[in-house]
Amino acid sequence: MKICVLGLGHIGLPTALLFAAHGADVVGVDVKQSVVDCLNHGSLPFREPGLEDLYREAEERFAARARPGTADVFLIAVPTPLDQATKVSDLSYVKKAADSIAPHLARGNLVILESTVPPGTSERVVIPRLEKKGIPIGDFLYAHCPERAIPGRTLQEMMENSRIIGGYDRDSTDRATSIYQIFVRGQIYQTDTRTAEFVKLMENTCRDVNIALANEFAQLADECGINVWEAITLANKHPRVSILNPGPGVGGHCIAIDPWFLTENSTRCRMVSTAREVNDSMPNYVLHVVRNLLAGTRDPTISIFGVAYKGNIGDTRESPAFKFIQLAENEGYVIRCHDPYVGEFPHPLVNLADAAAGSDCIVVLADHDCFRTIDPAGLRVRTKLVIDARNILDHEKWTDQGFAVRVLGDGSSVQQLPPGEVMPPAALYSTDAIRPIAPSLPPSISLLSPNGRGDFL
Ligand code: SAJ
Repeated sequence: MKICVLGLGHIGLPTALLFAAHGADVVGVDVKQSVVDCLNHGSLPFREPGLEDLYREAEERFAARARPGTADVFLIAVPTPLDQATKVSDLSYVKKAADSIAPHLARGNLVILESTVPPGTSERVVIPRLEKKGIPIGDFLYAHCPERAIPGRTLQEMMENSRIIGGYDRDSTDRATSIYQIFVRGQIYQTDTRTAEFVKLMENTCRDVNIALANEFAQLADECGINVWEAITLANKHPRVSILNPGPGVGGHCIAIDPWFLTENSTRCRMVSTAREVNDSMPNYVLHVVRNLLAGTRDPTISIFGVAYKGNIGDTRESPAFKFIQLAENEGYVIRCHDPYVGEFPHPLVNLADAAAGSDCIVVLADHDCFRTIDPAGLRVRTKLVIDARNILDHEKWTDQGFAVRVLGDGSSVQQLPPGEVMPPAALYSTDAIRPIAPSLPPSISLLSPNGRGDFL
């Protein structure tokens, strides 16, 4: 069986290689010649745990090309970006992919769309383009099978997560199911095409709204003078409450974008767009905290630790760091960035020591595990101040070295400091928040982990 995968990005490439490693003959197609050349010369265009080994396993049955040819199954995994000006989906890549398949489509072929799209896109946009050569739907098969893998654990999740298969008709659904059963070990749920499109958007919107709630709680906690991290840990002890983690904003190619796909044709939505606004305003909030703490400092320099959109990955798509940096530079701050995971970034990336040298405020934006073990003693900052927007650092270690530590949502009041002065650690970050708050409980019941975080996710 020959499978042609269109789009060799973070979803298309791992999917293509999984099929090839499980015995299918796979042609991967990408419009970027550099991606095609890179793969045909034995290297990968991006990093993802386990992908290198999978590539070696799949190599014999995989080839990259710039254009599709004939195949039994066509799988579209191209980007569907958001037009930032209109907040409407840009379906141009999906349209081009469908147009490039049409001349090669034969009766009995199956076309799968994995790209995330607004509800109705398959029927209104993709299928009519595939029919252009004269073969009507019904003579070829079609299904929407949205991907659900999270960057950083893509391969594991692609194999183990459950899948939604939304076929145009019964035959399409069953055929697509048998194709995914080649490597998917998770449960497969069948539905129709439009429901599958809707379900995918609901999933990411649900996460976005819940993160927005956590972010709003963090700001309210700051106003109320309580530590949101402790409060969330305690609230999550309720059997039906599961609050997510506040942070400097939501990035990535999915959660920051997909909610708009759900609402782009609606006149009724308020909650979904409000959640987007809350999450998009988090870089502003972090900068607001910085601004207050650095008021009066001359030529202030900010060191950013972590520009990736989340922890332990090198992906910067839609990262809140972009907005934070632009806002900060517009206000005259000098910015120095460090991220051990990220290769390319529009702002120069330097090593940890250079990023911290002469800094007036370190701001942690990405929750990379390696930041937990940073030794603050070695950092040659000008002002010993750190804002941990992810609650990831070992705060005791930093306060022991004389740093004032401020955690996003820790409830410490945002006060104006006289020029050049640093607020004493106790006023900025109360270690009360991590005290054993119920010493009389049996030791097996741990209320807070050593740095005040619980297992929220
Ligand atoms: N974030 C928070 N607080 C949290 C959790 C996440 O601020 O408690 C932030 C992260 O730092 C990041 C953003 O949200 O900036 C999104 O990260 P994520 O880990 O929640 O999600 P993604 O975008 O990496 O992957 C999501 C996943 N969807 C869901 O969890 C519902 C994944 O399963 C999807 O396959 C993927 O979107 C996609 O492709 O749609």
